[in-house]
Amino acid sequence: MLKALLWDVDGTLAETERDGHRVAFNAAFEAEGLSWRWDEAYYGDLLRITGGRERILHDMASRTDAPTLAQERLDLAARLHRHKNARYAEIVDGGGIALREGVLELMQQCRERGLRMGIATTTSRSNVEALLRRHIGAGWAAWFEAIVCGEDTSRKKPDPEVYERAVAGLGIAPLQAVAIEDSPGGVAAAVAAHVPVVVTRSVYFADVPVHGAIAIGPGLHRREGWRPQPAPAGQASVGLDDLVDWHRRMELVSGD
Ligand code: XBP
Ligand code: MG
Repeated sequence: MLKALLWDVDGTLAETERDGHRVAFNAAFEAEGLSWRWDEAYYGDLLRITGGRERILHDMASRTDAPTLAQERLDLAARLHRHKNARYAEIVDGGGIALREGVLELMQQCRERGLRMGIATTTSRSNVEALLRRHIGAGWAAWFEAIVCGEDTSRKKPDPEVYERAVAGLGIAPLQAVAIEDSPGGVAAAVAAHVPVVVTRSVYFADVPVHGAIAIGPGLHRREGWRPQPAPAGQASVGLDDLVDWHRRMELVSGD
């Protein structure tokens, strides 16, 4: 029986990457006097690296004007990342990032029907805080019984640690949960933790192959384009009944 829903954050709750994190990274580079800029396409490639600090360090490895000493690189990456997160919070606070359609509705359904929720993300806690405070309000944290963020794990997605910690925090078995994810790394993390996963495709991961999900679709806002197809219902969006059904069926689907 389904006992909890585990939400990924970036790409799943909201399209945070292109107009949120990316813009904020560029602002941080500028503030530091660096000419580095990440355009939309290059940032899409960089998303293979999970974790913002790790992403900066990866990018530095191919730059001739990055510090030579390892410690200097680490210090610069930490400084840039702090600045990026502060700028990201400003963008979110200013209303620059909307939740994806259907997300708040599904969360509200979970609350009305007593389905527990958790968060399993590789992003920093401050980013989750900024996003959900803006869209749910000051009491957002009470909606989630387990909140596992980038700082809480020693290895980021696609490592299963974040999902292992989330199900442990909820005191349930992995198969009693459903994860909602958008990226191949996130799907791999959930699958490796034995958590059934539903994929809502996001802008940057619209066509990349994902394997071993129990459902794949374009987003919670529509019932068309999903595999397996949701049962006919009197609503336009995907809701908790659909998740319960996919979880009961436990069919494995892959998508290219
Ligand atoms: C997505 C990530 C994060 C964000 C940036 O995580 O990989 O690194 O891009 O956030 P998820 P930070 O989809 O699991 O939420 O800079 O805080 O890492
Ligand atoms: Mg994601």
